[in-house]
Amino acid sequence: MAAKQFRHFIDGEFVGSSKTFEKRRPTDNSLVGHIHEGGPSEVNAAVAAAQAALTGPWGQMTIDQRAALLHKVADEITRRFGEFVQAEMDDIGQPMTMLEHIAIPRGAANFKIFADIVKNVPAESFMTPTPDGAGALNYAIRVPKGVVGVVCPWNMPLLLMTWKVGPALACGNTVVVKPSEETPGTATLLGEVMNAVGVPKGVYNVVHGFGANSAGEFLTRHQGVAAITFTGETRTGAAIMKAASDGIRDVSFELGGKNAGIVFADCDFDKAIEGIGRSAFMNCGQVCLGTERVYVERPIFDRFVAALKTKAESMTPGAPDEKTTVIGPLISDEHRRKVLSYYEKAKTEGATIVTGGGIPKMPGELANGFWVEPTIWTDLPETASVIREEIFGPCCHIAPFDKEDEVIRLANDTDYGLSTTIWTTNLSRAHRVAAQIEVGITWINSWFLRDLRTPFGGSKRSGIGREGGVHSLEFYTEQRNICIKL
Ligand code: NAD
Ligand code: 6OD
Repeated sequence: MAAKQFRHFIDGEFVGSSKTFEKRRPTDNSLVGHIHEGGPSEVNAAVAAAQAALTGPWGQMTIDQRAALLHKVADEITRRFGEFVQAEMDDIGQPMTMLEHIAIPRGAANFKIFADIVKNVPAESFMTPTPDGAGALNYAIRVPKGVVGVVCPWNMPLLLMTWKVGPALACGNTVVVKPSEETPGTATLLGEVMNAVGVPKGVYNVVHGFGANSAGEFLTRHQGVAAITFTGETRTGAAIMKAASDGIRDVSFELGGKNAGIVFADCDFDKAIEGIGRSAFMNCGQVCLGTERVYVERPIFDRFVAALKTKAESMTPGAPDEKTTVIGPLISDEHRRKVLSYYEKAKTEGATIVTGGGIPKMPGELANGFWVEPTIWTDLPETASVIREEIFGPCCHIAPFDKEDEVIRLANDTDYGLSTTIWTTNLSRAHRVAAQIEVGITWINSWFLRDLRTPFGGSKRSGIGREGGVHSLEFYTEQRNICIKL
């Protein structure tokens, strides 16, 4: 297959840079293409185009016209479904079945849902008494913030990017997207989609490149960017927050996690194994909501460990375009080195390795890819590195617990606060425990079951703010109050 060129998308045109770097497939390290690296001039051009678009045809559209256009964007993604699936298979090696059922449909849905929400949100108004008895009418209007900088991770590129671009555009903003340097494909394809359906030039812009001292940093430091929405590592969030403080610009952050799974002895055992199997190993563990700490009530502990071992060993990594593959490779050699360093640490810190711990044997060209074995540990103290730090690999530690209070304390004993999954058939307990876990989202007897109208985000070091439904409007619009003396 010919190597692709991943160019920036600025003011409705694909433009290149003199500097490029390679994108390689995680499955076999073969070349996908060359990514153009944006510097200050590309970022300046993209921000200028986005600023100009705010007052052009985009800024003149009614909410209904904008919403109709975003529906067309979604329909065009769906029409070019196969190309989006292929682009993400190339970029992240995620199994085709997952892309077809989750990532790409969600990429389209993220445009439709926010287009519909924006049309249906009322503004507030108050009648205010005044000393002369005539009163005053106060009412609020929502206006777009302006140019929104969207900085994205690699683990679910289209889903996570459109989760921000969808509401930002629905609210009338324009965007400059900085995709991850690992995953240029679908953000670039989306530029073609925008042109095809007639989104005015400058509304959606993409600048490729790295983070620090590259496109990411130049974008977040740019004073023409009114607000920054970011998904990625907690320490990157800290760097972006510093950049945003210059000019007092708003941020919305979805950051790392070290999520607990809690399994009570009264759970539906098979469903709990299925659920924790997904939450620990799906997308090769590269899901921010994934479970890397599992706490199981002692009476079922041994049976649970044995059954999850069987489950993990059934999830053999394989080529993403095989219908039966459920787990792909890690994103890069660098990330594999990080994950394997934790596999090593677990060993030296005294873990019992229940299964995995190494690199699987892969056939043919796949042997050049960045594969790791799904891995389960037991017997580590709560101070162990693999229990404290986010690994972002297909692995979990399982520990027993005896008391409800004890497991709540264990689950909360982390700097992060993104998600939890609880498995029990006792409804009272489910409500009681869920309310005490310090996270943005708790799933009971499920995991990653999403309703896009609900508030999504993290507590503690897992994020700032909530996106989803009307909550996205809080970030992507500014409210203005108008007071009329009657
Ligand atoms: P990352 O922080 O390394 O990179 C994310 C993006 O930030 C990339 O586009 C990168 O180029 C850019 N970047 C890096 N340094 C920058 C800087 N100084 N200034 C501006 N931009 C910069 O994260 P990643 O490795 O791509 O993604 C994995 C991480 O994302 C994990 O920690 C995971 O938990 C987290 N994540 C969180 C959520 C959530 O919803 N909370 C969702 C997905 C991923
Ligand atoms: O489902 C979503 O909206 C979302 N933001 C998922 C995040 C997944 C993290 O990897």
